Amino acid sequence: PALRADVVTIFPDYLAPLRLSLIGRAARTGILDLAVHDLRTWTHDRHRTVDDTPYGGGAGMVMKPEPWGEALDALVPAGADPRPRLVVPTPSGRPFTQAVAVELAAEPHLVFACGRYEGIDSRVAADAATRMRVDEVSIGDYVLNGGEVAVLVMLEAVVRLLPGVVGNPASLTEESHAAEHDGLLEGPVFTKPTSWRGLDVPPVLLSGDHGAIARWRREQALERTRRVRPELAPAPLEGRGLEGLT
Ligand code: 6GU
Repeated sequence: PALRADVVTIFPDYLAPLRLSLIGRAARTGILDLAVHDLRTWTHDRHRTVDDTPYGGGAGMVMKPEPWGEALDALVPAGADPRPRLVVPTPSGRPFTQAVAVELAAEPHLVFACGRYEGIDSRVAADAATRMRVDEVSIGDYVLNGGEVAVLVMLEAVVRLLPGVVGNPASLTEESHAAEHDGLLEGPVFTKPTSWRGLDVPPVLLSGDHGAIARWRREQALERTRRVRPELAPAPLEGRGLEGLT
């Protein structure tokens, strides 16, 4: 397979959508080797306990280190080279972006550790760092109940980049955030009919003039990016009367 992915969670059913659609097909065709594991496999008490109260006090519970340590020992072969990447979804992580997705898609082995409650005892990441590259990642500035949905998001973004997963590879370079489009957002798209409910497809798209179409699309992408994500738009040219050339 192009990618081996292990997901450890106390809610394996949350990851069921990975069997559907494009990711599901990638797993069935052998491009992706995906395994979802129940963290409680690595508990030994009658109640299969995975959490405990936080040292120092505070609300909520913290995930105990022992089951996580045993899980990672079982899933990561000793002396693996390159060292597998341990992705830990957390709202306090570095931002997950298309560039991070591209980075992760180049790895042979990813392990995702889904925390719940107030997070995982911090010694788990410290211990794992001796044999894995630990990457704490956030999918956005909001709080989820656990890392499972974040893993669905990250795996969807990563797996579609693997060779052979998306039918037409041009789809990958023509979309929002693609490096080929300077990270701009994609502009509006249209299909048949040319007129619908009194709304017409912009005539330039019917013109057959590929240069004019490319310029129009770039202008639309720039306008949309400036309007909804100004921080992603290129800085306007300044001085020497060059303002407004783009
Ligand atoms: Cl990656 N995990 C959790 N639990 N909450 C989040 C998140 C991740 N990203 C934003 N909120």
